[in-house]
Amino acid sequence: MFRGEEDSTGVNLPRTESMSIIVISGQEGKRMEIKLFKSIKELPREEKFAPGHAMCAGCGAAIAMRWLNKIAPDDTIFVLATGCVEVTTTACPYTAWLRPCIHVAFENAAAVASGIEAAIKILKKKGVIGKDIKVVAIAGDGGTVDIGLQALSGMLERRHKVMYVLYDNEAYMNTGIQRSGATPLYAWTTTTPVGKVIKGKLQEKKDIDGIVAAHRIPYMATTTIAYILDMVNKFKKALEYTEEGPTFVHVLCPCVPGWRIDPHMTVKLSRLAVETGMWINYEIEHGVFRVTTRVPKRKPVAEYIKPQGRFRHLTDKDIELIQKLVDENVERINKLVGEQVIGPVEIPEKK
Ligand SMILES: Cc1ncc(C[n+]2csc(CCOP(=O)(O)OP(=O)(O)O)c2C)c(N)n1
Ligand code: SF4
Ligand SMILES: [Mg+2]
Repeated sequence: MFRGEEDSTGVNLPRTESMSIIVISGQEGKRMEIKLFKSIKELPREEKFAPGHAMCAGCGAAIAMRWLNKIAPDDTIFVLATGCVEVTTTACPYTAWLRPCIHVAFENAAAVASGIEAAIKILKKKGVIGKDIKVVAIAGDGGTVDIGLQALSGMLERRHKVMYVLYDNEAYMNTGIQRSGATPLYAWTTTTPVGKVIKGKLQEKKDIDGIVAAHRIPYMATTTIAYILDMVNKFKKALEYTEEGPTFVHVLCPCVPGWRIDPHMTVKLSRLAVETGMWINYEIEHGVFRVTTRVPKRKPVAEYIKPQGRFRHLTDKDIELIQKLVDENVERINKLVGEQVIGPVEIPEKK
C-alpha cells in the first residue's frame, strides 16, 4: 500500500510528490563571506554545554546541542521549546546552559524568539544595547512540524533575525514516544502501534524543509550528527546569516529509546541515513540548492532500517517500498542539482 492506493485498513494516502524541495530562483544575491572550519582539528575545544544533564547515553540531540553551543557566540540567547532538550537540561535549580536561555511552551519557540529579537532591535535603536546578540530557537520535531508550525511560519515571514534549530528525533520522545508529522512511514510509536492490520505510521514524513524553503529565507540546511564538520559549518553559516534574516537548520538526531536502538548505534545510524539516501545533507543559500554530502554509491535502505527496533515488524516487501520511495527522491534531487550527486544502490555481495 502506498500513495494513491487504499490498503486493507481503509487508509488512503494522497498521491503527492514525496519530500518535495522548493528551490526559489530570483534571490541568488551576493552570498556572505563566512570563514568555515576546514577540518575537525580546527573545531573549538572549549565546552559550552555543561555536563550533568539528563539526556540519555548516546542521545543524538545531545551531540547536536554540544556542537551548537561551541559555535554560538557568548552573546547568544537560547529559546527552548518544551521537549527532550529543554526538559533534560534545565531541571530546576540546575542548568546545562552557560548562556541565557528561556523555557517556553511546546508550541511557541519561534514566537518568543521573534519577540526577543524585536526587543533587541528596539533597545539597540535606543542605544541601550550596543553589541550584537544572537537569538537561537531550539525545538524538536513535534514542536516544529506540528504544534509550532504556525509560529515558525510567522517568524520566517516577518523576517526576524533568528536562527531556528530543529532537532529531529522523529517522534514526541519527551512524553513517551508518540508519533509526530516527522515520524517516518511504518515506524512504530506508542500512537502508531503495530498489530495484525496496522503496521506503524501509515503516512510519510512531513516535508518541513520544503515548507521552510517556500519562505525564501537567506539560509537553510539539513544535516545530521555523524557529519560533525558539515553540521558545525551549517550552524556557523546559519548564525551569521541572521544578519540578513531568519535561518533554519534541520538536524536528524537518532534517539535511543524512541528508535529502540542501543546507545552506541546513534552515530552509526546517522551516517547510515545519509549513506542509504534516507537523509540528504544539503543547504539552500540565497536560493541556491547544494548537496553537501555526496554519496557516490548508496547502501540499500535495509541497512538503515533493520538495526532499528521501531521497524522490527517490517517485511521485505515493506522495505522494498521504502527503497522505491528513496530511489524516487534521489532521482529528483539529482535532477534538481543537474548531476548525479547521489549514486545508485550497490547491493553488497553475499559472502
Ligand atoms: C500544548 C501542549 N501540548 C502537549 C504538551 C506536552 N508535551 C510537552 S513536550 C511534548 C512532545 C515534544 O516532542 P518534540 O517536539 O518532538 O520534542 P522531543 O521530546 O522529541 O525532544 C509534548 C506532547 C505541552 N507541553 N503543551
Ligand atoms: S529520549 Fe531520545 S531524544 Fe530524549 S534524551 Fe533520550 S535519546 Fe535523547
Ligand atoms: Mg521529537
